Amino acid sequence: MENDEHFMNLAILLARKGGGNVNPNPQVGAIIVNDGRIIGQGYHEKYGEAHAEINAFKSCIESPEGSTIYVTLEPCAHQGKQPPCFEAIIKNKVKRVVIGSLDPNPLVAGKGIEAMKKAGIDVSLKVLEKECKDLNKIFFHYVTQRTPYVMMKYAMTLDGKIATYKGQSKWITGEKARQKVHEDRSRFMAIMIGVETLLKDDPQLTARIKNGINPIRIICDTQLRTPLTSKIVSTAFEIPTIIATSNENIQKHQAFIEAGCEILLVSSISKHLDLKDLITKLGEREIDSLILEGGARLNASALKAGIVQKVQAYIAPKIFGGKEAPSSVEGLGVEHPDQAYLLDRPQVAYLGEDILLESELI
Ligand code: AOF
Ligand code: ZN
Repeated sequence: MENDEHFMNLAILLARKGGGNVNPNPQVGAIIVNDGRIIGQGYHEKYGEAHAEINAFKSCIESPEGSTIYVTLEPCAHQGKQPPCFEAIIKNKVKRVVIGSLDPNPLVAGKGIEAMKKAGIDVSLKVLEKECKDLNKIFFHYVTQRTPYVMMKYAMTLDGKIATYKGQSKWITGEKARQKVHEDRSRFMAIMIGVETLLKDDPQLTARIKNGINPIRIICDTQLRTPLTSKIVSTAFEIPTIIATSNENIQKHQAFIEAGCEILLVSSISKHLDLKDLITKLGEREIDSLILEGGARLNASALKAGIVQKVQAYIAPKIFGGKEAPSSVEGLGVEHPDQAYLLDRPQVAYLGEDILLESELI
């Protein structure tokens, strides 16, 4: 129906409000409509708390009997931290349910839809499906793969450099781009760098914006070379910090543990961390999303290991030049253009002077 897309769009806008607060669960929005008027609306606000549908029912300004509910994600059918939403929909005598995207969660997939149809409810599927799926790329990846959705992020000059030949990288992009970086750090559950980057930049990897939520910090450190005096280790009691290592030296572990870090033992392949093993272990810890912030060697290894879902490149209108100046992906690289890692059609945005290009690996 022609209004379906309109109301689904509003439900998507509502769903987005949960961004950063609901991981590893999905962002979901719901709108209840009677005779073309919105009588209730809600979204999933916080992980483990009420689902979107329930919040929408709670907000109703009149009885939802005979109404249509628009939900961006298939209503759940299982008893989890919350009771199944399809039951609430039946109990509230809703006449029609319009669903944006299906839920691949094996606990849910299709079950609620069947039950609602049996109860005589008219169910419409896949309204603005692409938009609803885009909303929950992270959730869909995590719930099917059980490993985090990895976004490789870097800022580079027009000639593809991420630092000068002296290793200086502050700053490549302007204020607006850096603001967006901090917003993303708030939305993603974790952020990861290699120990080389830590030694070079001594970063904090925090979300320095109003109401920012700091991501869990992960250092890939095969040999445990991270200094205990680094900014990250010094703040590990306040912000969760994981040192992923293949070094089994218990005494070394102890020093990091006493500083507030967690040690995650990961197997190694030819003297480097096995990144597949690492992300499997991070998935087991319910980390659904991760920003990979370099450096260039770790980026190369991550691409090679096939653990990257998306590339986010900030491009600044300046040129560093220099044969020795690093670019975003090092390693050996591919031998032939046919072997390139391919990405889909990028989304492009302007952030002040800079360009943000985002694209998923195919
Ligand atoms: C949400 N919010 O609005 C919807 C969800 O443990 P529970 O009970 O919170 O259930 C989580 C699952 O419920 C989640 O993985 C997804 O499959 C389904 N739908 N979850 O957190 C919502 N509609
Ligand atoms: Zn639910």
